[in-house]
Amino acid sequence: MKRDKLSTRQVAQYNRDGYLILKGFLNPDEVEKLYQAGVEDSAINKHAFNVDDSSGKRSKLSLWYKPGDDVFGLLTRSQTMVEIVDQVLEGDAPVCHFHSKLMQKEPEVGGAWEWHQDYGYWYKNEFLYPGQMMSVMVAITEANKSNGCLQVIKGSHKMGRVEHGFSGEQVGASQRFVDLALQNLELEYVELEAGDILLFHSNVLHSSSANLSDRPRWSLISVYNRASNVGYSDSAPSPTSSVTPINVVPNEALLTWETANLKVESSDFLKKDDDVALK
Ligand SMILES: O=C(O)CCC(=O)C(=O)O
Repeated sequence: MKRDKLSTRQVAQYNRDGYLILKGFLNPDEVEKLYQAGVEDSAINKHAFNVDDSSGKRSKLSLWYKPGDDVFGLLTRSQTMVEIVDQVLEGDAPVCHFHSKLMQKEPEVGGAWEWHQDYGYWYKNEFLYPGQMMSVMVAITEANKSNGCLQVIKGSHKMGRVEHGFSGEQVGASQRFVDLALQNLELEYVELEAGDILLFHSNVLHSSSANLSDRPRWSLISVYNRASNVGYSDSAPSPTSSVTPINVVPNEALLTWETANLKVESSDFLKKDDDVALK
């Protein structure tokens, strides 16, 4: 599967806005394979837990650390994906995988996510360099305003980390800073088709509304880190994948390798009762 790396212009756009959408990154066969794995993978389903929002609606998520030989791991480790991440992360140490999660916001019950920066969670793991951490959201189903797509505040990564406190089962950014950001910067609803991806900086303020529609919103969110950015209080089992260089695989592995049918390894899933921040 031929995929392009980012142009100089796209890298500049990411640096300016703190995020970048790539349309049609995955083809329909790849999306279908991810969706089926989400439905059938017993390890994912066994380790899934709910995160409630303040109104009692809930998102179902499964989170694991080590990217394996299953379909999700092969996507996370695929060549162009890792090259793109390498283009936008600060620093030059090898690219590593902190964790991935399958986020399932089911029709009518899928919950909202408070305004936050991901680094609002991860600085608690004592990672020192937010510019060396980012997420890639892969749309497995369509995401739009009616099913609670992600909302981002353009350029908010340049504000640096803002204060976060607990908001129910989630961590939320200081409302005062969110209000000020919204007064000064542009809000974008990240509407995606299945197969599109969104790259976003760990300090971009983002949120999402509940899924009140009759359509699911599923996404895979993989978090990348540089080997130079040690999480001194990393919640992952040892040896921590967040500083272990990714074993890169060809783009076509996801569709052609036998191992893509393996279940996600069950040994390093996050359990909700682990004494760590949720992500
Ligand atoms: O997918 C969503 O609705 C929110 C996810 C999110 O905010 C996150 O993973 O940081």
